[in-house]
This record gives sequence, C-alpha cells and structure tokens, in this order.
Amino acid sequence: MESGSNTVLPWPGGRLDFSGGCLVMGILNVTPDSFSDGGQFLDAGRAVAHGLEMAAQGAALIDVGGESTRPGAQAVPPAEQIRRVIPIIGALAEKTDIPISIDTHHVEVARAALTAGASVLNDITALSDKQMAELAARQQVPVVLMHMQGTPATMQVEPHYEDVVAEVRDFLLARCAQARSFGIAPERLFIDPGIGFGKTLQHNLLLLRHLDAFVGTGYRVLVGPSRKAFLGKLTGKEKPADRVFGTAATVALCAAAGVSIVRVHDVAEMADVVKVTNAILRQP
Ligand code: PMM
Repeated sequence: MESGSNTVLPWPGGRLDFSGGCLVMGILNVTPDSFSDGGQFLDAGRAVAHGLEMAAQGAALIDVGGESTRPGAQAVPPAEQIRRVIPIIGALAEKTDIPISIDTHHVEVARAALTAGASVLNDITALSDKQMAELAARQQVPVVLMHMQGTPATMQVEPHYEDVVAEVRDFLLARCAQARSFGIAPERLFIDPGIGFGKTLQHNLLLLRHLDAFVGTGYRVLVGPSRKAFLGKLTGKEKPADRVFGTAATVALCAAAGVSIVRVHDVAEMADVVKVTNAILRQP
C-alpha cells in the first residue's frame, strides 16, 4: 500500500484518522461566482461561521478556495485570492482543530495559506508548478493531485478520451511519481479523478463506476462530485442546491468503493450518508 497500512495520517499541523472509513471534506468557497455557493461566503464573518458550522456537522477537514473553477470561469490573480482567503483561514485555524486545506494552484496563495494555518494543499493542476511541489515537500503537508483536461475556461468545450479511466489513472500515477521525486511521502498524496473537469456525463459516470481503478493504486483517493452539473443532467435538477440527493448517491458509492475523502457542500447530510455506509461495510 502506497498510503501505508497505517490508517492514521499525521503530519506537521494536522492529523486524519481513516480507521472508520471515508471522511468528509467541507467546501468553503470565498468567491463571487462558484457554481454552487458563489457569493454566499464573501463576507469573512459569514465564511468563518459556515466553516465552523461544517466542522460541527462532522467535516474532518475544510477546503477553502478563493477562485471559482466552474466551467468557463476566468482566472483570479493570486493577490486577490490571498485577500479573500487568508483572513478566513487565520480565523478558522484559531477557532477549530480540524485541518484546513487550501484550494489553489498558485504557489503564492499556497504559501500564504500555510503560514496562516492551513496544512493541506488541494491543487486542481496536480502540482503542474514545480514550486508547489517543493513547497509541499519542504512543509511535509498532504497534497491532493487532481486530474483536469484543459483549463476551467475551456475544459467543457469538447472533452475527449480513448479510455477515460486508464488515462486519468495513468496521469495521476505519473504526477504521484513526480511528487515523490520531489520528496513528498506517498502516504501524503491523495489522487482525485476530477469529476466535471474536462469530462462529459459519460466520462463522469465511467470514473465513478471504476473507482476501484483509483483505490487499487494504493494511494488514498479523494472525490468531489458535490452538486455538479452531471447530477443535474441525470435528475433534471437545474439548481445546484437541489442536487443533494444526487450527491448522496455518489457519496455512498465513494464510501463503499474505499475512497478516503469526499469533498462536499452539504456536510450534515453527507456525514450521515458516510456514517451509514461506513458502518455497513466495517462494523462487525
Ligand atoms: N471541484 C471543485 C473545486 N475544487 N478540488 C478537488 N480536489 N476536487 C474537485 O472535484 C474540485 C476541487 C469545483 O467545485 P466547487 O466550485 O463546488 O468548489
């Protein structure tokens, strides 16, 4: 096992216990335009309160981001991301013990976030910037490596794969090898197939149907299906907030497949889904 037989992952500044099965990561987007919760948490006080609420509802970690990555979204300069997220990370780190991750692919933002109290890097470009890999190695923090075809501005134009599961898995394994060559320990690497990032409905379904291909690599797996457009296509629910039950189906499937972390908006609901699925699978 790349993630080690040990089910507890400690690192400087944090700790996660996977012995009970899948954990929930709560999403805190400090953006005016994220597809699901954009604009709700731009006010720092409300953002911090929502982070603490998710922690109380059962989130094992909180993912803070200052740049929307919805299809068609334009890039947000690092200085603006820093302005949005740093006060919130600082306040959350003071008020809660659960690990905070920073959702960014900019090394300046990542560095500032780690200084403010974050202790996990969530990089949707899977360490495409060498400096990000060096930072993660130096600070010994866990890193989420996500697959994306294209960029948020263009990714949904015409996604194409010969074999989506093999291509996404091979890409992530190559990025893990690269991360390890920088000195990042394998147990600190999480791989993420990047649901909705340059994928059609069929691609997303294939990736979710074959999660074993990712879990079988031995690296810990993180999946972020929450409220995404493919759920709207399947259920006819146009508003992301109405996709909670669709999300729940994917979360139960992830927990059953051995995924380590699900990244979700509806923490209270998904914490119950994960609790029940984990119990069915694990309790004697
Ligand atoms: N999805 C979004 C943003 N960041 N990070 C990871 N690791 N995996 C994801 O699937 C992912 C992500 C987009 O969703 P949001 O706008 O609701 O945050």
